[in-house]
Amino acid sequence: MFAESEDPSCRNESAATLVSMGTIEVVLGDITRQEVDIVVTAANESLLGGGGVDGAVHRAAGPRLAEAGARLAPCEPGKAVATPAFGLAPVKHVIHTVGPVWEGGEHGEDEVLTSCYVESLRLAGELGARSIAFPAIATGIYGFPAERAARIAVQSIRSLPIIDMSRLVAFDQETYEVLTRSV
Ligand code: AR6
Repeated sequence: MFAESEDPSCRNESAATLVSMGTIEVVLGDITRQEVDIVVTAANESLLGGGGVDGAVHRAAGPRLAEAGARLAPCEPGKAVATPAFGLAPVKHVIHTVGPVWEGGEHGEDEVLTSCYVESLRLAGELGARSIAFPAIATGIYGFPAERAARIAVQSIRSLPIIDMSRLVAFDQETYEVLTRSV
């Protein structure tokens, strides 16, 4: 059992926003607590939900998220699809993107991860979003090294400045430090 201040699910934006750099923000917190137009989840091809951030997003959005996801599945690695955000309102949409499973770095993992960010940003632009929150896609269960992933996240967002504000949400201190070094 966590004390309230230690429970990651209790962290919120007001307590966690520590760095702001132009159109890219890095925060320590829970992506389901962000006041943004779009929340991105690190999904799997089924779009039915899973562990990690995807589990948290599905729990917060409710069962209709998986129903909506199932209608759009399967989603290949590097692609992105959008659904309503349901119980995550006032967030308008959830973008589901599937990262690469890390296999040592010589199997196109960088390109697939870049594509996750680029496709998500393009889709968010088409949806008229002004703000978007990303988790550290593929760096958990899929095993992509955090530093390399952070560089890709920042480069991808800088290369496509179509959303007013992109927020990179770190769920732990180490990821937060890696991300702040990369912006
Ligand atoms: N808010 C923000 N970030 C979070 C949260 C949260 N609530 N919870 C975890 N993270 P992962 P992946 C961080 O494993 O590597 C799922 O089962 C976490 O600490 O969620 O892309 C999917 O369905 C890490 O830094 O995603 C797929 O099967 C980051 O989110 C698979 O996992 C990504 O970790 C995808 O694996």
